[in-house]
Amino acid sequence: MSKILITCAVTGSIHTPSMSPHLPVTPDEITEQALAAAEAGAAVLHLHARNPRTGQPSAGVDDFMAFLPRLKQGTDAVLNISTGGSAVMTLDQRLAAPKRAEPEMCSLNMGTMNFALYPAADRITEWKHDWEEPFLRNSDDLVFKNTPRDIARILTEMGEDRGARFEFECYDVSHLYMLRHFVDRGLVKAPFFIQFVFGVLGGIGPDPENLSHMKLIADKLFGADYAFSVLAAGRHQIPLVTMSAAMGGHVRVGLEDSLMIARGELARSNAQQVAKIRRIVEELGREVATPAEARAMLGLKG
Ligand code: KMH
Ligand code: ZN
Repeated sequence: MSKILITCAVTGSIHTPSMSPHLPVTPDEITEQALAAAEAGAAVLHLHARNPRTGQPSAGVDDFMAFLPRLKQGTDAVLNISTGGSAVMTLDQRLAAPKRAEPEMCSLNMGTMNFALYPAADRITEWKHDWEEPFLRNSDDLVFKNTPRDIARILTEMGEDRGARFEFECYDVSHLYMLRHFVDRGLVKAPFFIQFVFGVLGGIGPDPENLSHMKLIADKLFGADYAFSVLAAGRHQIPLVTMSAAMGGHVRVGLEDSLMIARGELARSNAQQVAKIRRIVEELGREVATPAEARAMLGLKG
């Protein structure tokens, strides 16, 4: 089996500061946790920015630029900037920082979908910031818009124009067919890297059978032209990414996807989750890829 690539998604735009004191939100916290995650074995860092005062997801170029140069200096891990941003941002907002930073890799979400976050809100008794509760409760009506026109625009503006390659976020089987459509249009070139996403309310559920099915259909649509990775939300994170590792796939962990390290126990850092999955995959006999190996595997511009 090929070496395994560990991606760490450091902060995201779903969890809020009231859910965990360990969620990094300031540039210092994001930098420190991302560097430690890379040190622990993450070859790819998937990055969002936050407003440093409120912890609110931010599309601000300055909020990204407050940590990106420090990461570039401090690690050779691949910096992967989200183009998904947050479902409440417009596509122009989502693209502002990636267009400025010109990363070698960015995410690309392969379909429009519901993106409900509200179940988490019911568990919080004390809110740290005013924006958090309405943000979570309004997600009852939240549409994460990624139309074919949006996808084509990201492929053109980040891929063709700036040489980025992609983490194709597929939250359902239908998204694999959307990706195939763009391969057929000549806008996506092999080798490509598909992130199977499980457990977002609005996407495919976190059942092991669904991972087998996603892989079955991806094999049929893409043959040897692709590699897959798995992320799963919340408590499904470790079981499903472990299954991916056993199947020859790659893994993504990080506080964007789950705040926990074990049942009822908050992760103290992103690095703690990276170290845990590293132990598991090494026990399974997989060797962890370095950033240089990740670049070769993903065909990055470097
Ligand atoms: N938050 C994840 C479910 C993105 O940043 O483009 C997927 C994600 C999207 O990481
Ligand atoms: Zn993300």
